[in-house]
Amino acid sequence: MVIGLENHVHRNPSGMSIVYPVLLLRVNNVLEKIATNMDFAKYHGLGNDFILIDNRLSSEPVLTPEQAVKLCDRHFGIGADGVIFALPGHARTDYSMRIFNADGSEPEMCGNGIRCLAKFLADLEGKSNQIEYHIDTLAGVITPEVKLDGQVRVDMGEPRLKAVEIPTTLVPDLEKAIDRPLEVANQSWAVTCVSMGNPHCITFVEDVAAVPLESIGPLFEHHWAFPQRINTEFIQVIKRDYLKMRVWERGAGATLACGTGACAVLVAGVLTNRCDRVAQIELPGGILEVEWSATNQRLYMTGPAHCVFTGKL
Ligand code: ZDP
Repeated sequence: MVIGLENHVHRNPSGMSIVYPVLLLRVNNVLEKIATNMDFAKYHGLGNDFILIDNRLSSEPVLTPEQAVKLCDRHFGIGADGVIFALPGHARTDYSMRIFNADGSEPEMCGNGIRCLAKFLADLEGKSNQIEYHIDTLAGVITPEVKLDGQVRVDMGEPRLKAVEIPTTLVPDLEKAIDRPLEVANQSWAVTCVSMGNPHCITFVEDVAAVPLESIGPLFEHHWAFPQRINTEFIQVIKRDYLKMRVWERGAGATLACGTGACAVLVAGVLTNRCDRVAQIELPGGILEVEWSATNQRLYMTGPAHCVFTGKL
């Protein structure tokens, strides 16, 4: 049943305002918004790719999770690992970020995604100087800074380590899961669990290329020990300051990079004395620089973000 029509105004990257109608439908008692003629931009950070939507005029995403799933499809849609919405900020923030994974689930945070969002906002605002944004996310306020060389450095905040914060049932609620055995595919893996707002399970292996990611990734993701599911990182330590990583993401599968994952990996490497507090992390899509500050315990991640193309839905 059609219950109304709203006009939404969007500004495209060249600053032009576009008014597009949004039909409000109620189907099976669920409110659906179908937008037409809406601008989108496609960005990627090391091949971890996102559809960016200028949602600055409304505090709720203008697309539903179901629509996001369709847009993320690589054959029937635009193709992406997730859809990111740039929403208005609150008292102490410039903007807010919401994200839907390719399967329609909503993660708390997204490291590569927030770099893309910062670039998208700078492009929308026509800024070419160095610029810092304070962004509200479901994991708290995150601060990306677009540098003059185009790289984006993000203050990703402090890691959370208590089992209840991950969440995991692998150890009692207030304990940390560090190098703990986890049974997956009839094999025992030593895993360390770290939350960067979203949950990660890290395991160090001899040869990261030999990991059968497509078959064991889903078994980690849906393991009973992780009630909110989990992102899983397989890591090979090349040197104390250079790690090789492959990732199976919750709700998105094997992706080319994962920013929150790279931060969680550095924390796991330091806690188990496998690496230094500053390291380069090589992902299938390229290299991220990550630092876990010994002074304030916050993580700083630096990497690229690029616009691939813009279009209309
Ligand atoms: O936690 C999750 O469900 C992830 N799939 C969110 C996306 C994380 C991401 N790859 C990152 O870079 O942190 C975007």
